[in-house]
Amino acid sequence: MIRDQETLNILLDTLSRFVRERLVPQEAIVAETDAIPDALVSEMKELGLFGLSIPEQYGGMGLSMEEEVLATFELTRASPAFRSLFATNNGIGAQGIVLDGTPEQKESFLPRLASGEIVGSFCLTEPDSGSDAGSLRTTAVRDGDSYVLNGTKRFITNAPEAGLYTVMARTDAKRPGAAGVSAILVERGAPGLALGPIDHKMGHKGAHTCDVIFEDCRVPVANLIGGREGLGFKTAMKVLDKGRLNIAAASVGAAERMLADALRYACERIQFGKPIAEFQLIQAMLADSKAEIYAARSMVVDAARRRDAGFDIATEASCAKLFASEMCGRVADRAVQIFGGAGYLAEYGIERFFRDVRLFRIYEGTTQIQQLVIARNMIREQAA
Ligand code: COS
Repeated sequence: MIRDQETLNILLDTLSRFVRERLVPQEAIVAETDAIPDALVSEMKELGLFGLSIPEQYGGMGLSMEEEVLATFELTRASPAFRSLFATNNGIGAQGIVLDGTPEQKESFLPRLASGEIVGSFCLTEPDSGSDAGSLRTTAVRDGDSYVLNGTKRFITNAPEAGLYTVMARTDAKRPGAAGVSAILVERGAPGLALGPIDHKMGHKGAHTCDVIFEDCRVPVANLIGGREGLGFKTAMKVLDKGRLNIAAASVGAAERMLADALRYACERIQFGKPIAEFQLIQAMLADSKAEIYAARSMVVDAARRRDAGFDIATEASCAKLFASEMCGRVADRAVQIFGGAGYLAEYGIERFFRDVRLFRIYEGTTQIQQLVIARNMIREQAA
């Protein structure tokens, strides 16, 4: 749903200019230093990027899902590390509160997330619980007016920067699987909360992950999302439905950028006396990429419109994430191939994208988990 086309066009133009003029020129330095310059972070805050999807009453832009994916298409035409910094505030690090939080939790946390004053982080994965999220072992035991958390969360995006952690923890030891899980908000500085060293990753330099460790970490009972135990797994799955659609949109944006770079290179690079773009084998790679990006983009926009219309989009979000992230991997591979030897060199930037986009097929649910979700839902509908 697009609420006001004219306002949206202004926003998309602003984002496109910001990406072109401010983010793209700093991609190499961010990758080299593994840090996003403070000045850029301030500009992101001024543009409202931390609150794109947070409701207007809490200081965000309150974009609809369709508007948000269109914004993501623009924002991911630069290194994915930039988006990573503000993406958790729009997605998995805030949506638990937006979707299921109590009015007090919304009042208390959403304005600070929307402004970028704090960064939000989503703590689901553990050392022994990845795709099988329902098997998580972190515990939250009620003790008077507090929960006492124990356990370790792994690969947590933005954990080193975060001011707020949405933690999925087991509040009912007697109920195995998803039913015993609750979502609890933990603020930075809570006693018993510690962070592991920053992970060394294949890509996404400038975006950070680390372990989040709870040792008798005490938080107020009021921090239980929604105020009811046992709903945390469902909250996490709903958050991931939206998150997966956003990763699909990010895959489209990154693929469009890589294809634009590959096309420019193919038109400039002369071999056998003419630009390599004139050779049909290169044209096949360009054309297949264009067609696949168009398909993925259409899927993402369609799924976003369905979500805005109030439909359950678990299947469509998984379809979009599965197709778009795999498509993005193929486009990255072709782009490196079109660049040839230059594609393997850091200074051309395309090898960095190749490494960066590999993550899209893994996080917020692997391709195999998307397949499983899609097929399960199909079988369930068939039986109904
Ligand atoms: N929206 C709302 N509720 C959902 C849901 C969704 N999209 N998906 C599942 N649920 C509900 C189910 O309806 C079920 O509720 P009931 O018991 O009341 O029927 C409950 O959640 C448990 O669901 P299910 O039985 O399907 O859970 P499983 O343990 O079998 O796990 C998968 C399902 C594998 C799909 C889940 O663990 C998953 O998504 N794993 C990947 C995790 C992931 O993406 N990690 C990335 C890290 S975050 S960056």
